[in-house]
Amino acid sequence: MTDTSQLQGDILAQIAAAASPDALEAVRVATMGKQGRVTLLLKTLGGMSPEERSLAGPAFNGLREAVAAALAAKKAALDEAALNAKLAAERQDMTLPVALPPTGSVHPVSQVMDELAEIFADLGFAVATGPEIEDDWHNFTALNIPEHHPARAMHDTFYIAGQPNKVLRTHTSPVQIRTMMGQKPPIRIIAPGRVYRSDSDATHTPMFHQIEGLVIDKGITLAHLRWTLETFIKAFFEVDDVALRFRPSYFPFTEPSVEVDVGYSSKTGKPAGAGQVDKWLEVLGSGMVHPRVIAACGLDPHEWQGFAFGTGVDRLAMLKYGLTDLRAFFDGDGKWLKHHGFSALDLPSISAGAAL
Ligand code: 2NM
Repeated sequence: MTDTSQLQGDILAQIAAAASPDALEAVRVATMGKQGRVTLLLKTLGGMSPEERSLAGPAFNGLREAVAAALAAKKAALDEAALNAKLAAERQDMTLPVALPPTGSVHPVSQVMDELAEIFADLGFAVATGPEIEDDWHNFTALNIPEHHPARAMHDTFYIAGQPNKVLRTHTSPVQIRTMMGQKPPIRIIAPGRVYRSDSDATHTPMFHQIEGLVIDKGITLAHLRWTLETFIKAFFEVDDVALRFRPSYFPFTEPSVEVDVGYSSKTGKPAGAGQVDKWLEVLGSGMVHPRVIAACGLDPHEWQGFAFGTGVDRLAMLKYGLTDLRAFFDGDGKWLKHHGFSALDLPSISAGAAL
C-alpha cells in the first residue's frame, strides 16, 4: 500500500516536471508503456492469491487511473501552452500600413507595342512572331535580296560566328515570309519585335524594335494600304485628321515602294490635317509586296496580291511621348519613366476614344 502511494507520488512528480510534449511522452512510456512500471505492476496481480489481489487490485487500479488522469491533464496543459506560444509568435500588427504599390513601370517601347497590337487587332490583324536568329534565306533571299545584292551590305548585318547561313534578323520581314509559307491567304498580320543592325550613334542602337504589317488577299491595292495607314496613324496619335504624303521609294521586297510622311503641327506637337501642317516627318516604309516575294513563298502572284509596311517602334514612342534621348530607353531609370508619365499600373490602350 505504502509502496503504491509512494510510486504514485513519484510518477505524478515526474509528470508535473515534464516541460515538453517529448518529456511527457517519455514519462508515459516509462509508466504506462508495455514495459512501464505501472503496466508491470498490474501484471503481478495474476500471480497473487485472491486475498492479496482483493487488496492490491483496487490500489493498483487506483494508481493506473491517477497516472492516466495526470498524463491527460498535463498533455492538455502543454498543448495549450504550445498553442499560446504559436499565437503570440504569429501575431500580426494590424496597424501597419498596406503594402506599397509597385514602383516600376511599363517601358515606353512595351507600351507602344501593346498600343499597336490593340489598334491592329481592331482592324482584324493577328500578331505573328518568329526567331531573332534567322537564316539567310528568310532574312534576305525570299525578300528578293539575292546574294551579293547591295541591300545585304546596306543592312549592316550581324553574322553568327561559325554559322555562315545564320544572321541576327535585320528586320521582322522574315516573320511575314514564314507566315505566307505556313498559312493560306487571306492574311492580315503584324510582326512586332527586336531587330539588329551593326549601327550605333546618337540616333541608332544595334538593337531596336520594328513593327511590320502584311495583308495578302485578292485585289489588294495601294488604296487599301493608304486607308490602313491613315486609320492606324489617327488611332495611334489620337487625332481626328491626318495628312499623309506618299513619296516613291525603293525596297527590294515591294513594287511600287512608298515612304510615308506624316504631316505634323509644331503648335500641337502632333500629326494634323492638311491646314495645320508645317512640317513632314518620315514615319513608315511600305509598298505592294513584290510578286517575286509572293512566288518565293509558294503563292501564285497572279491570284494573290498584298501590301506591307514597316516602322520603328522606338521612334514611334519618341514621337508620341515627346522623348528626345534614345539612350534613356536603355537606362532603366525609374525617375525618367515617372517624369514622362509611365506608370506601373497603366493598362496600355488606344485611350482617349481615338476614333477608328
Ligand atoms: C518595310 C517597308 C516596306 C515589308 C515587306 C514584307 C514582305 F515580307 F511582305 F515582303 N514585309 N515587310 C516591308 C515593306 C517592310 O519596312 C520599312
